[in-house]
Amino acid sequence: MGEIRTLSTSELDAYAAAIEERGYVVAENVIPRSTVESLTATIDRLLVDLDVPFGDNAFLGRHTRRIFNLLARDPVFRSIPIHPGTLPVIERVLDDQCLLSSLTAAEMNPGQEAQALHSDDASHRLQRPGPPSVAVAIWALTDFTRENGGTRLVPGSHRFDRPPRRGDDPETVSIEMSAGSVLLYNASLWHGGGANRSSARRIAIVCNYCAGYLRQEECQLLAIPRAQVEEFEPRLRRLIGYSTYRGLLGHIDGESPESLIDPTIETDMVWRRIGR
Ligand SMILES: O=C(O)CCC(=O)C(=O)O
Repeated sequence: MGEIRTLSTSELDAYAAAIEERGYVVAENVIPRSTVESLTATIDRLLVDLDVPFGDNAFLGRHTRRIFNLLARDPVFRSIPIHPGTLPVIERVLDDQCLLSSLTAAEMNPGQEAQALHSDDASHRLQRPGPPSVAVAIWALTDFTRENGGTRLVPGSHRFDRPPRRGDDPETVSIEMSAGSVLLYNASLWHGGGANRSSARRIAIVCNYCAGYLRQEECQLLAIPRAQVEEFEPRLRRLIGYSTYRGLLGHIDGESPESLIDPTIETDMVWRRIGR
């Protein structure tokens, strides 16, 4: 997967501060070119093998093809949710018991209209503004420009008291970043894909995380075969839900679901802590 770039403490502090202040940050050139190329080649193969259709509504995009449940599709995607250049930022925004909520590739083609502004945490219906409960990393596999549909967003809108409604027309900025960069944001932020008025595709992987006490967008525990999970490294399997939140939520018979994969594992269950 090419050279792994980790974050310095000062970068991490700066990224977390930017997300808290204005709702988003761009981490430039986090992903090596070789990784961008292998991810793109795999997405292209899957688009053909799975005969992926264009979206059948304006939100999904009638010129956009999405591949959901990427972890189950190919091992090449396993490094994305736990990437050391991005996961530490997400853990600062949520906490280190957050979950992967969904992992989706999006190929936005020329002619795609702008997506309606929305907040990715709107389905949870929590009081807003509130503590961050969903955070997203959009990996750019092609350059993002204003012309090709770079994500539009409303800086500071993660502090608004509601998600956008039809008819809202606030001023937006378009994210421009080079392939290999990652847009990280608090999912209360008002945002949407831009219109692709270029003659080339804009390709991204959308890596959506939620707090460990929320329901994931895609049911990872059923979507990914257990035999595959057994090959995952421990951080990845915990991130998809083979774990508990605070030693309680998600337990099975008083144990963490992680023990289904590794029966020898010692997990920090709440009852053990209380009994100490
Ligand atoms: O593709 C983008 O720039 C944003 C995508 C998005 O917000 C979504 O599909 O929910």
